[in-house]
Amino acid sequence: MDHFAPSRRHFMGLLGVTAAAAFAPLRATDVRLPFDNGERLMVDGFEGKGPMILQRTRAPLLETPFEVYDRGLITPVDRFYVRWHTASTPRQIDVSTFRLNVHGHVERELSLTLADIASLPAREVTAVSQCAGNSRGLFDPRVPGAQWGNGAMGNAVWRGVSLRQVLDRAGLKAGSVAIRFRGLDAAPPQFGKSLGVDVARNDDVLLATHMNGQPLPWVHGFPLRLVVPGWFATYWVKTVSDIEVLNVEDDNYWMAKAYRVPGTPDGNTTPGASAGATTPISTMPPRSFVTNLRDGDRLRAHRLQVIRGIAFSGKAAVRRVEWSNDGSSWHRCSLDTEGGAYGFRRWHAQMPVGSPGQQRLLVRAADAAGNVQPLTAGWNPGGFMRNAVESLNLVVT
Ligand SMILES: Nc1nc2c(c(=O)[nH]1)N[C@H]1C(S)=C(S)[C@@H](COP(=O)(O)O)O[C@H]1N2
Ligand SMILES: [Mo]
Repeated sequence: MDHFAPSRRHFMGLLGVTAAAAFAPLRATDVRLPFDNGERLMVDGFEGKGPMILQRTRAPLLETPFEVYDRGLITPVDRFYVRWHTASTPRQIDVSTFRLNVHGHVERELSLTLADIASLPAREVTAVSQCAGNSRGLFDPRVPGAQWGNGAMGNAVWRGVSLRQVLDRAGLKAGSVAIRFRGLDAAPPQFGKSLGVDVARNDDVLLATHMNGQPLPWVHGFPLRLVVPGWFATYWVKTVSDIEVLNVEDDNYWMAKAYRVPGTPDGNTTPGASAGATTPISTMPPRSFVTNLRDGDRLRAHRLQVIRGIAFSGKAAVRRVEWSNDGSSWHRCSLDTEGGAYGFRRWHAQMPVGSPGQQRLLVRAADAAGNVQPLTAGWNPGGFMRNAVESLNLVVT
C-alpha cells in the first residue's frame, strides 16, 4: 500500500534544534472501534508516530489507541492523536523566513521572528487537547464527520509564551472584539478560528513551541501553535502565523458555519428537529473513562477489582469521580493530586465483583463549577461534545 509510504521530507530546525522525523517501517494490523463499520488499521511508523489507529491518510487523521491512557498521565508525542482538515498541510517551514504577523485593530503592527518569540518569558501549561468530534462514532443516530472512537484526546505539557505578551506588545485598540488566528494551511476556506478578547488575554493561552519537552513535530503545528486550556482543540490553531484583531465578530467560515452546536444549555437537540439558532463550541464539559478494563473483559467472581482511569473538565477543575454498577448508587473514587486544573486527573477505586454473570461499570466526573456528566447521551447534528457517562459490560466468571 504505497499511499501509506511516509514522507522523506525533513523539516528545518527550530533555532538550531533539529526536528527531522525518523520513520520506522510501517506495519499495519486490524482494530475494531466499538460501533458499526468500526474496523480500522492500526499503523506503526506513519508520520513518525508509534502504533496509531488510522482514520485517514490525507489529511492525516490518527486516533490514539485507548490503552495509551492507562500508561501515564501525559500522552507521549508519538501516540498523540492527529487531526488536520485539509491535505494542504504545511510540512516544510523555513524557520529563517517564518514570521508571526499581528495586525488589524492594533496600536502597532508586529512581524515577529521565532527568535523574537523565544526572547519573551517562557510559560508552561499541562492541558488536555480534545477534538470537538471525539467519540463521534458513538452518536446514535450516527452523524457524518470523522468517525472517532474515544481516542481523539491527549494530555501534554505545552511550553511557549503567553499570547498576552504578544497582544500587549501590539496594543489592542479600544473596541477590539475578537482575535483571529490563521495557520499556514493553503486550501480554502483557510483554517482559522477566533477567540473573544477576554479569553485570549488569559495568561494560560499560549503560543506553544514545545510539547512534552520536544519541539512541536509538523503534525502538531511546528513551529507555533495556539494552546487554549479548557477549550476544544478546534481553537488550538496549528502553524499559526497570522493574528488579526477584529472590532466585529468573526464571520469566517470556521466560526460562522463550522464547529457550532444548537443554542440549548447543553448544546444538544432531538434528532430530526429543525435546526434552530446555533452557537460556537467553546469549553469542554467533564468526561471520565476507565482505562484498565475494556468492554467485555472477564473478571473472577467475589473478589475486589482495582479500577482506575482518567477524568478532565475544561470548565473547572475536576472535583469528584464516582463509579457505579447500576447508574443509581454511586461510590467515590480516590483522585490523584497530580495533574493541574486543565490536565487529565487520574482516579482509582476498588470494586467488589459479584456473582457470575454480567456486571456493568459506569464512571462519572463532576467539576468544581457543578458540571456533572449526564447519564444519557445527548445528540447534535455535528456529533460534537459527547460527554455522557460511559459504561462497560464486564463478564463475571
Ligand atoms: N492549522 C490548523 N490548525 C488546526 C486544525 C487544522 O486543520 N489546521 N485542526 C484543528 C482541530 S479541529 C483539532 S482537533 C486540532 C488537532 O490537533 P493535533 O493534530 O495536534 O492533535 O488542531 C486544530 N488546529
Ligand atoms: Mo477537531
